[in-house]
Amino acid sequence: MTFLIIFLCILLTAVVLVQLGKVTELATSIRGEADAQEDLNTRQGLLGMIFLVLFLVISLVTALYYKNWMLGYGPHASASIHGDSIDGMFNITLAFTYIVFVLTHIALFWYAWKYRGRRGRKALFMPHDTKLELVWTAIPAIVMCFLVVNGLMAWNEVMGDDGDEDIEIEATAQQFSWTIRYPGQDGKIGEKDYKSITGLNSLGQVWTDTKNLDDIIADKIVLPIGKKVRVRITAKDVLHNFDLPHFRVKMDAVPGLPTFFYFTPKITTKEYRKNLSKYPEYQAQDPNNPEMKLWETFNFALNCAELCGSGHYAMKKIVEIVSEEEYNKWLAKQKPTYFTSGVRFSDEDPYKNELFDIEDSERAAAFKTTFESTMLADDKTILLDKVEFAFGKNELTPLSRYQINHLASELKRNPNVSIELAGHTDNVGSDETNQRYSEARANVVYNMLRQKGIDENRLRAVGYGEAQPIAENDSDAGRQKNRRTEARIIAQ
Ligand SMILES: [Cu+2]
Repeated sequence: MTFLIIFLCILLTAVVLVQLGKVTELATSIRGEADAQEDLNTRQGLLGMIFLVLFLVISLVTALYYKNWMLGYGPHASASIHGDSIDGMFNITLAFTYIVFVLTHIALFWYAWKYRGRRGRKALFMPHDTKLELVWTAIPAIVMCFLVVNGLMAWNEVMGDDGDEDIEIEATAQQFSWTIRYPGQDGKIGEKDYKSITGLNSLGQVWTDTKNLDDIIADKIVLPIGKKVRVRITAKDVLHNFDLPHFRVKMDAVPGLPTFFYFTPKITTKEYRKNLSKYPEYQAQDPNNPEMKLWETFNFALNCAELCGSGHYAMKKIVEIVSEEEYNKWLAKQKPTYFTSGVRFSDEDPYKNELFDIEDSERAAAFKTTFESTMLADDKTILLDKVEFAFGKNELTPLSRYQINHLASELKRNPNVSIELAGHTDNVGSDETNQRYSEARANVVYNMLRQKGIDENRLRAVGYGEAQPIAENDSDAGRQKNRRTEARIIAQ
């Protein structure tokens, strides 16, 4: 229905225009060609002047009306320290261009009115005027020089490294998301190499570079107020652009060529929201969250400012500016990717055969608790769950030594305790083979404890073969449980 009405309106307007044209033609033939042309010129000149006034007024009024939505005005003053100088430059450029814009438009329409075609008036023919050429080349050149030099100085100030300490984070763009990496406790971002990219390691972090081990991949950008930040900007596929509009930060993310940007946030998200709440525009309901007002749901955001493909619009990440205390708390809660992504102990892990000190001490503490509670319990069996043997061999896997060390420490701490080391197998293979395996394996652990200085009178190694399963032998998981070494406290 609406469509029909709009269509009819357009049709009627077209008919009216055609009819008006016919009337004018008729009038012309009645009153004579020259008279009619002069009338037409006057009318067109006048319409031009009306257009000029309306155009200038509307451009000014809309700018004022939408002022509080625009970056650089109203509540959207820069959220970073350097942003003010960028805004200042924009305003100077705007002042120059706006004056020129208004003057040239006035001249354009005023001349069309004043020098409209009239009977007896002839146009002036002016082939060349050197002075005029000089003037209108020199003035823009001088203004441009001023703007460009000003801009270069501001750019050097923004991007120059003044030697101040900074927090370095890394943003990697790909179609169609950002990966944000934090340096972790050491404050240093680890190396990466595209050849190291795997399903577990989407950035290609090089794990032999120890700076990588504590690096964190965060789901949003959180930064403390008042601290200088250096963003390392990279891309994995096509050209993207790292854009933080509220901070006046914008830099291309180029595949194969890391770029960077320095900025210092100067207002927290909370303070920014509070500022917004003073403006009636932001009292409206948020269409995405009708229970909240626009100022309440406001967030700084990272966008991609390069048309990088069909999902370009989805490249958005929340940026949160908080107090330094809140930042440290948040950072402490983030887990290093190396430990959370499944890389640890996988084939890609160059450290899979060793434990880091912190892991070792955590395991030692847990083992101590188990040991002590077993001494108090009726069942005196401790499963040595981290003591494993290579398949079909009597050789310990490299990581097994840590738990044997823990066992040795507990035996030294509790000098009255004696233990039996019990070896068990699954039911694959003959009884005799399994019996031999279980004895040999119990002996391997026995010998290691002896080497660590545990007295032989406190130790006994026994092989039980497949006789004492703790799970069904009908699945891999069950058989794995049955292949085990236990320490049984026999005196304490
Ligand atoms: Cu993009």
